[in-house]
Amino acid sequence: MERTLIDETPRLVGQVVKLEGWVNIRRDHGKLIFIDLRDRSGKIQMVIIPDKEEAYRAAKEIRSEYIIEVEGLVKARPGGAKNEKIPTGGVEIEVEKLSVISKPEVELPVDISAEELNLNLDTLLDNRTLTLRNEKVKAIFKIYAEMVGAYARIMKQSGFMEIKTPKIVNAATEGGANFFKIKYFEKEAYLAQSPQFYKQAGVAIFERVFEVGSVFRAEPHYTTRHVNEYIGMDAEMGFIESSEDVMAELEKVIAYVMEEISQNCQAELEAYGAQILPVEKIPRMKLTEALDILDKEYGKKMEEVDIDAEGERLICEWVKKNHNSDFVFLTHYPTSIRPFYSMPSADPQYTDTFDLLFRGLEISTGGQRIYDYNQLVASIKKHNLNPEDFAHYLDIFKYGIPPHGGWGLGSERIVQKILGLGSIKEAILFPRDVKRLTP
Ligand code: AMO
Repeated sequence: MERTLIDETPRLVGQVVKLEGWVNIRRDHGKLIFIDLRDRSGKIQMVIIPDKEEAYRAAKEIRSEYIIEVEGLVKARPGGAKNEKIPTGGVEIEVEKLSVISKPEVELPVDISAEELNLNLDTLLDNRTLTLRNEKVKAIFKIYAEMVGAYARIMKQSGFMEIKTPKIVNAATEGGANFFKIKYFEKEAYLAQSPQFYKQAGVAIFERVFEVGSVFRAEPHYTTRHVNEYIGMDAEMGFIESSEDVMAELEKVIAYVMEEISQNCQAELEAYGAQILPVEKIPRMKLTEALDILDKEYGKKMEEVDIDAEGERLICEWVKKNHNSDFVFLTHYPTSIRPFYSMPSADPQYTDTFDLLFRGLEISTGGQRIYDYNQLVASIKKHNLNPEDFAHYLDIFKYGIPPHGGWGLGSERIVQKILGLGSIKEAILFPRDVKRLTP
């Protein structure tokens, strides 16, 4: 008999089907045994009655997370006792045959059948291969998958070509000290801190490119928003006039991705009590204006023209209150705190760059880039770097490139904020942090 998926069963009342999946939980009520079975399509209740002797004997041995195969009759639930929580709640399977395909060799360290796991972050992550099987945890990754899928769709629709760039590189793209050095045969190399140089090269070839790929940051932080390996959703586009064009494009992308998630992941959002507002015009303000607001409204002063995590949180609170937007663009960051490739703005103390904040957290950085060869060499030197170390990057500009700009989005931070997760690590299947290299 061919396998039927659980979500097909409501259409098959009166028929005998074969199901395969994981046992969520077994419950014994008097003489009856109930098993909640799940597969990739959903969850269903099954009942095993003593008359089906062999199946009943087998069912008595069943524990959570056994992987089983059953044959049984699809029946409408007796007395119209519909379980509204699951799409298959109107039917159940009366099991006729049951066999075990695979089972845990050990006592499970955590019970993952509960709706809420209520584990501390370390326990959740230490037991990741198991805790990821929990329905509510899985919902995070359904949303994540929807997000990256929607991102690729809108980028392609907007004329961006998907590229994949090397993650072993010879120069630190983003500057600073947060790069991982690796031994590369006889040489030293780095793990890519971003696809920055290669996506710019992509503009000189394809005009508009995007990439969804791994980014490595040797940040020694213990925060709820940093990890050492994350997935960047990057883009770079040619023939722009300023970062305004980049922000307009990013705004369109964000609106589409949010709309797709809210349309296609209703149950998953509901599980977290999460709501997505339609994204219209995202407010923009200069960083200096934001700092003024922080000072006046919250009595928060920054020593330099820069913003910290608390400032980002507060300015988002202010924007929400005054503009009813979950997003805000902060623009014109000082040259001193931006990488050398950033285009200076009319006042050269500042750059034509932006950060996009979402519900209190920076989810993206972007802007216009320097595209003139000589200006770029000067900027590299001004940042106390050696142009010789960037010889191949500089070739892009030697051969000519249109005015261009782009962005890097932190994919996991978006999901973290959509669902209100305490830590970014909950939005990563197998996160990497300072202490965590396994599982
Ligand atoms: P930036 O360094 O700001 O910019 O990174 C872009 C976005 O990536 C996310 N992010 C992180 N997410 C998790 N853990 C981290 N340690 C981490 N670091 C950054 C954030 C951030 O906004 N090349 C530029 C982008 C560009 O200008 O196109 C860059 O990498 O969401």
